[in-house]
Amino acid sequence: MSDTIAAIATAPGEGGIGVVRISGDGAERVLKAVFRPAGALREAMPSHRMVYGAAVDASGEKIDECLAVLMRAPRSYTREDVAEIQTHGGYLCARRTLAACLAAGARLAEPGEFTRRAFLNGRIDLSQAEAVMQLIRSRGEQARQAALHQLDGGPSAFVRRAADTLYGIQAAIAANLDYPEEVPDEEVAEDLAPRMTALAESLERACDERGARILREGLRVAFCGRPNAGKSSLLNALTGEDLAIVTPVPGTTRDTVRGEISVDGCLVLLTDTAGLRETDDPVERIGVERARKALREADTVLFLADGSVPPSAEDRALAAELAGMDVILLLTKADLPAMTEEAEAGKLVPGAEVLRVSCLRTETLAPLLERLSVRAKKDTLTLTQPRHLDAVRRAAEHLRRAASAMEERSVELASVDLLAAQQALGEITGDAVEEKLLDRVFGDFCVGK
Ligand SMILES: Nc1nc2c(ncn2[C@@H]2O[C@H](COP(=O)(O)OP(=O)(O)OP(=O)(O)O)[C@@H](O)[C@H]2O)c(=O)[nH]1
Ligand SMILES: [Mg+2]
Repeated sequence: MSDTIAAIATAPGEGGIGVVRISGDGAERVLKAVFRPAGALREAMPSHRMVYGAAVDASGEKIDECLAVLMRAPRSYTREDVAEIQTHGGYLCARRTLAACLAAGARLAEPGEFTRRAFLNGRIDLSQAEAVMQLIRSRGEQARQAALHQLDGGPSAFVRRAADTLYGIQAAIAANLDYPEEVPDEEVAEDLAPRMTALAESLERACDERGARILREGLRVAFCGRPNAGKSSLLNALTGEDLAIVTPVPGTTRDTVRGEISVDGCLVLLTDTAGLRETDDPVERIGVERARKALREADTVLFLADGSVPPSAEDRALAAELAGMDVILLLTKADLPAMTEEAEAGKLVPGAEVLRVSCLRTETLAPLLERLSVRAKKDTLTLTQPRHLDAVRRAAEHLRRAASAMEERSVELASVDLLAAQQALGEITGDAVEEKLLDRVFGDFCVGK
């Protein structure tokens, strides 16, 4: 692993600066070949200090004016010698500087290779390494906070505590196997089976998959209602953009139209749909199919009924389709004289909250945003990554199996499941992982990180 890697760490395109990053035993040598300090340095390249100068190619031709910093091991991101060269941004300066680094003997880094080295060199565990990418990808303030919590080792600490509890149980079993005459089997089983079940329960409680997905990717909200109910107007009003066409003609929206808003730091994905009705128009029919698909995939459905006209049989038929979904009923066009009592409208979707909204009076949208925020906010989630959720769930299953084996006095079988549970937990922090898993985790990274 001692070879020296290099990559551009910044996104391509016009921007203030571009950063070329180098890591490995040869980082200082590569830096010296590519970087000419402007003034005479009194010492060799200093560590952790920014130096002004120029990037040059193999023939000595100047590529760009730049700043460079050398961070000697182990005080660096990878715990190896790391150098970073800051060129101007844009398309060429960083690329030509990278080419010069490669000509000087560095190898192009693979996606995530810097962070992989940080993990392999013991600076961070696997869960923390993944958090780096999560942080880079986070689009909602809440997702950023969760990623930072993971980078600080929150989930790792939770998993390590669980692993410790498990070691305690395994130790008690080992003692029983080694000295069967000391403690009778019954006592061991009575003591240990409940401890296994309790640990399984605590792991299961941490597995809120839906909540984790909403936090990572945003709350999926689909609009539903008859043509002309005011769906597209609401999408435009909530996003503050002119995303969907609005006309008094029923059946205006054909395709699904998406918008994104941030509510209290939570990402909310809005999908406006074609008004649902029976139609012979083949285009509109496809739109109606797409609308139904959006409804099936939604976490929350906003059911819009025109509040300026009495609810109709069509509204009732539509409402019946929403059984079992999380629905907020919106009586639209609240600026017009109301023709529907809230209590009456509430009967459309029993149990749903009813709000009056008007796109012409944005203050009427505040209660709706508040309801969405309640649904999107996830304060108490420990685990947010699919890979972690999967491993914890497997650990819990093995613990449950071990508990029933224990109740049947089958200590050896229980041990096998306990070991499997321990391994599943180890996958999260990277204490017990195979090369293949690492390839999968780091293959998902961007180059230069
Ligand atoms: N007064 C008033 N009119 C509204 C309001 N919201 C929508 N409208 C009007 O209602 C009509 C239909 O609005 P749209 O937003 O296109 O309705 P839609 O539900 O998207 O309709 P389809 O795309 O046909 O399914 C338009 O003439 C809008 O100007 C509102 O809050 N107040
Ligand atoms: Mg529309």
